[in-house]
Amino acid sequence: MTTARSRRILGDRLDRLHDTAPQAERAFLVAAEVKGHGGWSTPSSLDELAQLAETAGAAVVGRISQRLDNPNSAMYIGKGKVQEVVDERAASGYTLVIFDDELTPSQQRNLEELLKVKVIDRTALILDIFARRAQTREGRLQVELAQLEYLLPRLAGQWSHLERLGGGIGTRGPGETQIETDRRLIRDRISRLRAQIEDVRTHRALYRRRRERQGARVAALVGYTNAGKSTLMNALSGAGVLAEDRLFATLDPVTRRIHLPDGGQVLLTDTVGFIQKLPTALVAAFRATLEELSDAALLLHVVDITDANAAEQAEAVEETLTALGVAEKPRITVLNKVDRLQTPNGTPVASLNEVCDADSELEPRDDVVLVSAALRWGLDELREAIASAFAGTLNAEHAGNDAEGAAESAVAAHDRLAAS
Ligand SMILES: Nc1nc2c(ncn2[C@@H]2O[C@H](COP(=O)(O)OP(=O)(O)OP(=O)(O)O)[C@@H](O)[C@H]2O)c(=O)[nH]1
Ligand SMILES: [Mg+2]
Repeated sequence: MTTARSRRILGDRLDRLHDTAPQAERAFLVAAEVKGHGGWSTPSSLDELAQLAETAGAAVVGRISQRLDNPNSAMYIGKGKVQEVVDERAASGYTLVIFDDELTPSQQRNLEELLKVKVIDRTALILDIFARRAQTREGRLQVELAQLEYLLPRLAGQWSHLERLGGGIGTRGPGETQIETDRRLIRDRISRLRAQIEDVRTHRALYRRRRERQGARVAALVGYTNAGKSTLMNALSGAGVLAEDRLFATLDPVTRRIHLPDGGQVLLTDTVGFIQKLPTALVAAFRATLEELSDAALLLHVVDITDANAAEQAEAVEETLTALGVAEKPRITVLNKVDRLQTPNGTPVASLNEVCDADSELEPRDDVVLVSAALRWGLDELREAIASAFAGTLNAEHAGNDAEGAAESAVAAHDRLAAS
């Protein structure tokens, strides 16, 4: 096959993946409330899915959910529920149905056949947003790798009409041949991407080793998407990193120097945010980016304390850190956006002191700091905390600021303050 043709076919495949939600798409959201999946409530998970859909440029025109013991292996949700979604079409005029969990290739295929519109899942949506956001060569390589890995097992569905033409036992239909050709193309591309990403990794590793030799101290911001990591990065370093009220505003890591009260300096890295149900393929593909975390001596976990799901978000971050093998690193939990809290009389707090006055249970701790990155409250305290972390007072035993520690302090403070 000519390269031109293979490029066209691959391009076409990727376009299909990219174009999950162009401007005009009207998206209908579907979730299953599977028993025993504690933490996140279905409505708030759907709210987040809606935010993701809007970030990708779709208009959300309706939603539905179903309580299930187990997802249906053929259609994810039950047959009756699928019919309800079909019936919704007339009223809402949806052009796209988005499921809040990753669908198996066959579920996706079956659902498309029944619903007669494009069906995608949370993973495809997140990949789509990442593809739009990727700016650097490294970011683009990593997104493309994740997309192709997601696409590979799903190729059959896109060609099922051709496959059927083949028919008969032992006949190799044209569709089947086509799929195999496409698969081979994609596999080739995947290996090339892997090799290119490997180069980037080597390069990054060299750079990090040089930093190390120069004795640089490195900290990294981690946290749920939209928690305010980039805003905090800007506040601490004066860097002009893009900070926006949208999911996954940051994709590519940025490192800046910050000054500490003890006269020392620390390199601070701002990187991609996390989200619940973060696709594993994406985490794997973003290894080069995420390795910045394994190199940091200290993690600053930024939590939007005003979010109703602050605790669930902190847990999702914790799970991702565990998956990345960096959960044991010394940690400071940064409870952000405190300016949005209210005093007991219902007026917005006017200073960090008012927040502390309103919550007598807030014990001063080295490893939990309240800030408003937007209004620059608590930055001196945070700098102090970073300095003492590097001075060694925040050591392994403080790394016991574990999942529960961070999530609990977040939710407890959120409950006491935001509700007051
Ligand atoms: N009120 C208030 N808003 C804040 C604060 N910090 C950040 N924000 C807002 O929260 C939104 C997200 O901020 P970002 O800094 O982009 O968040 P992020 O964690 O970098 O998000 P991603 O890069 O998307 O993962 C922006 O609209 C910020 O202006 C804060 O302390 N108070
Ligand atoms: Mg950011």
